[in-house]
Amino acid sequence: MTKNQKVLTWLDEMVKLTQPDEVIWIDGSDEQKKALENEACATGEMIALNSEKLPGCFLHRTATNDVARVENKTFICTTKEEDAGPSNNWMSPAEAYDKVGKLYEGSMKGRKMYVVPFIMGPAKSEFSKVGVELTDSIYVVLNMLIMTRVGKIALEEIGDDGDFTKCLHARKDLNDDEKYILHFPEDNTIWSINSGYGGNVLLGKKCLALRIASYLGKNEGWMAEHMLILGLENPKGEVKYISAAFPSACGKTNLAMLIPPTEYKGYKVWTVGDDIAWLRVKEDGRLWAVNPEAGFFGVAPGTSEKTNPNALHTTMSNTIFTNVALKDDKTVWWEGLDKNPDDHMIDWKGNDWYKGSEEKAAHPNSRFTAPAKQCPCISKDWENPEGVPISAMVFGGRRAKTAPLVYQAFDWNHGVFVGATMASETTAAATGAVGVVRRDPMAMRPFVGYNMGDYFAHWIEMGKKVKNQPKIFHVNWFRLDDEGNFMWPGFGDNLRVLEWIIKRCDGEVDAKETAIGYLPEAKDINVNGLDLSEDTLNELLTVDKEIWKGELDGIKEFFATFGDKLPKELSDELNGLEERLNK
Ligand code: OXD
Ligand code: MN
Repeated sequence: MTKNQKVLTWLDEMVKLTQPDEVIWIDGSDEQKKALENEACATGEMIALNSEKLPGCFLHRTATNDVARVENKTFICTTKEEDAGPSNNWMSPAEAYDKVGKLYEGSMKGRKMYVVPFIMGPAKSEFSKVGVELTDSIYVVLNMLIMTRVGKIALEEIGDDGDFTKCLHARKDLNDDEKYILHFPEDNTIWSINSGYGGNVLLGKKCLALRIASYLGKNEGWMAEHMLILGLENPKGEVKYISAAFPSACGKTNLAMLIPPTEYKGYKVWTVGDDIAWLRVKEDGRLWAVNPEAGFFGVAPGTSEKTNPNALHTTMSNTIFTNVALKDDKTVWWEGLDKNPDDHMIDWKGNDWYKGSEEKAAHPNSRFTAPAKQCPCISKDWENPEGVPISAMVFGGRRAKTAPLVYQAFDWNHGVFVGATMASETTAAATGAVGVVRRDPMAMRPFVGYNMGDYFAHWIEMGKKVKNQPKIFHVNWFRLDDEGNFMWPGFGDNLRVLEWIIKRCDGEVDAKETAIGYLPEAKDINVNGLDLSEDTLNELLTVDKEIWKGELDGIKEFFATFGDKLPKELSDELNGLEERLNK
């Protein structure tokens, strides 16, 4: 398949290490994909779904101990511990290769190794990177075929001498104690063992497109961010692009595919990406972005005709569902799809489930893997090798009280501070307690492949290179009233906030200056057609100085963990905020 000696030599070594019975190159063809689907269905690894209602769709159930990303088993393996920084687990490359190398020994005996060459990003784009994933899981191959550009196209991109990210995955026996997701940024290598769950094993996604890419981006002068990219078209047909970072399972997919409220005639949201953005400065001084992925690995629960019809329609064919419930007619169901589950289904663990059961039918982190090109609102530029120009960058978290509905940073460095101090209540996308507030800078806490202090410094440096800087904003769709109800309707109505953001970018609307940034005047958020009282809107747009003073301590404590790696610009911003709050 290739003459690239770097690929062949490495493959040889990995074959010697893992000792598969057979090595199969994935070429990206439909015939090969069909054959693999049949094989996976024959072994029970996948279940073919109703071919009329969900053509080309399959269900997969992971092991019950293997349902989310395992951050405590995820390591950055740099020569110096300091280079991994305080937010990552660290292991030295020597120890990691030795310890986990032993686990790989003979791990593919009796199994087949699939060689999956893939591109992250459109072919022939300066943004794109190639990887080769070796895996013994057909589920992984079939997911990679949706999430990335696989096969001959990728080998052409690597050429006879090109470099690539070396990705090795073995399912082994899913032993939790021997589960490792290792990144070797200095060697452009990823090792994953003993997991079969998406984020841990589709190595192009979090491992390459965020952890390794963030490291490459720092060295090569670009950025890899946990951001959706959307184009907002106004009635004049002008499209402005926004990228937005939210922690896992906080609605990036929904925002990326938003359907405008009925009052917004002539407006349209186009999806470029729902999870990851790679950003570069171009000659025009602007930041341009591509979505490195080719599919969506979205959270199923909560996705419905009401919350995200575009996502739902994307998943109607050629989609792999993971850990959702199976209906008797061989279609699928999850909590929040509708209020009307069937009387009998098979739950995500493979057990009978009856209506009224206390147990969830689908796992809270159950997923769909669907081709982006099937999305009804996919942007015509989603595969443009040049990317799309970004007008605004948005940060957001799940905060019950602190953050207002929206505010704008004073300038780039202040925007970096706003991103760096983001916090959110945790969700089911990673193992661990749900609902605990944690600092999640730029929604990248689990995904920065190097020292987070250096990552902040990289953001500051990028600001100097971007002459036409996007404006930076913070949003919070999740503010609660005293009874614990959401105050803002969210979903399609979030367009009302995006409209203000774009108007700010175009200099079309004033704002009030507060201690934390520029906030909208209530009159400038269009609430026509909304059942939202004036009091509620005012409340959503207030900054409670006392709560924010409390926030300062948390920020100081967090910043202290970076020691002298914290850029001075960010401590200056913190001092500035403190002064403004005390004024
Ligand atoms: C994801 C995540 O799967 O952030 O996108 O966990
Ligand atoms: Mn994500």
